[in-house]
Amino acid sequence: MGLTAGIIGLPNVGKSTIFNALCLGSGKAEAANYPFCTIDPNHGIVPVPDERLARVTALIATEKVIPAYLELIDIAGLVRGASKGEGLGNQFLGHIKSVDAVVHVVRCFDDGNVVHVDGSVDPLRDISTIDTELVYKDFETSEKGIARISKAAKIGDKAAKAKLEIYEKVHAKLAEGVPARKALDAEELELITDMHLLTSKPVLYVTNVSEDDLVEDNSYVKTVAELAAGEGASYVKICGKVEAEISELPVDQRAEFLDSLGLPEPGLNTLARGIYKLLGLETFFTAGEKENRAWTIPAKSTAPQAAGVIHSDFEKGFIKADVYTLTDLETYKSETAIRAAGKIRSEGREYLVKDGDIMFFKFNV
Ligand SMILES: Nc1nc2c(ncn2[C@@H]2O[C@H](COP(=O)(O)OP(=O)(O)OP(=O)(O)O)[C@@H](O)[C@H]2O)c(=O)[nH]1
Ligand SMILES: [Mg+2]
Repeated sequence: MGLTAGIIGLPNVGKSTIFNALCLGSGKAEAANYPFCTIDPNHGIVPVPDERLARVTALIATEKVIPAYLELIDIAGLVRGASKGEGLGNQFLGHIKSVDAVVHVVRCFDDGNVVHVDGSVDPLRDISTIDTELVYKDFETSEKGIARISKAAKIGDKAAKAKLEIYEKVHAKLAEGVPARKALDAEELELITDMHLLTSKPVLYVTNVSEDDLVEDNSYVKTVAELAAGEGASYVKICGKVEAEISELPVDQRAEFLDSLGLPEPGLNTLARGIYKLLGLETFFTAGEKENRAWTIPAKSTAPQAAGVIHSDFEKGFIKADVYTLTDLETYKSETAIRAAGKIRSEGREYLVKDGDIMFFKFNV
C-alpha cells in the first residue's frame, strides 16, 4: 500500500495499548468481512471509519461492506542516547526512517502503578527528549549529506548546488535543535527527501489521558495542544486504557459504554482519521451487489492509479472510469436513476480522483 505511519514515544506511555486497540479492536468491529490481519505483532492494518460508506450502503444493497485501511507500525520505546546506539537505538531509528509519518504518543495520565522512565509526568520534557534524539541523528545525517554532495556542487552541478544550499540550511537549524519540519518549508523538504531525515516527517501528537480527563482537557493536554499549534501540527486526545476496553466489547454494547463516558464515538476513530489525513490519504468508493468498499489512495491520484489500487490489471488496461458523487446518489437514490439523469461522468486517464468519488472502472486485459 505504500504509505505507513509509525507510533513513537518514550517507553511505557501506552503505544502498544493504543496500537493493539486500533488494529484488533476496530478490526473486529468495522470489518467482520475484511481479511483483516496484523502483519506481525508490530505491524498492523487499521480500518478507517467513514460514515459515508454507511450512507452508500443505505442506498446500494450489498453482501459485504469493507472500509478503507491504513498501515501502522508500533515502534519500540525510545530511550535517551538512542542516536548514539543506546538500547534498541539503531533499530528504533531505522524504523522511523522507514515510515512516512509519525504518531507521537505522549503520556498525559497520572498513575502511580505505571512507571515513567523519567520519574514524573511532563509532556513537554518527554517530547523534547524524543525530538533531541531525532535531531542528533539528523544532524549526523545532514553532515554526511553535505560531505557527499559538496564535490558535485563545486564542479558546477547546478542541481547539487541547489540541494547543498538546503542541506546547509537544515544542518545549521538542526545544530540549534530545530527539527527539519520546522526549519524548512514544504518545497524545500520535498527537495531533500533523499536524505530521509527523521525530523522531516509530519507528526500527529496523541495525548494519552486517564479516563477522568476524557471530556475536559487536563493541564498536560493543554501544554501539548499549545506545542502542536506552534508547529502547525495536530493532536488527538484518547485514553488508551478505555480504548482497549472498548475494543474488547461486543460491537452492540459499545454505544452504551461510550455514552456512559460522554463520548460520541471511540477516540480511536478520530485517531485513525487523523493518521489518514497526516499521511495525505484520500478515499474513493466502489459500490455494487457483491461489495461496497472504501479504497485508500494518496491525494491527487489519477483515475488509472486509483484503479491500480484495486488490481494492477485495472491500471494497465484502464479505459475509463464512470464517476458519480454521494450527493448524486442521495439525490437520485440509485445508480440507474443517476444514469438516467445524465449525471454519471465518464473520466479518462488524466482525471484526478476526488475524495469521496464513487467509481466504476472499465478496462481491458
Ligand atoms: N492508567 C493508564 N494506564 C495506561 C494507559 N495506557 C496504557 N497504560 C498502561 O501503561 C503501561 C504501558 O503501556 P504500553 O502500551 O505497553 O506502553 P508502550 O508505550 O508500548 O511501552 P514500550 O513498548 O515499552 O515502549 C501498561 O501497563 C498499560 O496498561 C492509560 O490510558 N491509562
Ligand atoms: Mg510497546
